[in-house]
Amino acid sequence: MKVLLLMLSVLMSFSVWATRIEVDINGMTCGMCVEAITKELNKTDKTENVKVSLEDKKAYFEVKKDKTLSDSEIKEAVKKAGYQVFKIARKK
Ligand SMILES: [Cu+2]
Repeated sequence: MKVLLLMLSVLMSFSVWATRIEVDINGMTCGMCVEAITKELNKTDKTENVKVSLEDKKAYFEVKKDKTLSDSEIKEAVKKAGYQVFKIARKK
């Protein structure tokens, strides 16, 4: 029982620690846009589970546990791909 509780608390702390970020992006029109943005966000080496949705015009990802990623770093990565950040939302 104790072990179960311990495992549960470890799992919960993981989900609490990972900051989920949603970024609204202007100018995406096709799969190439999705690929370019995904690539640049991965290149920061601070993100994980990067998913870019053409339908939503959004990028979804998490920040690695031991890293911080500022808004300007996100904007810079998206800009490098050739697009503009419209809005950044951070969710715990
Ligand atoms: Cu495109």
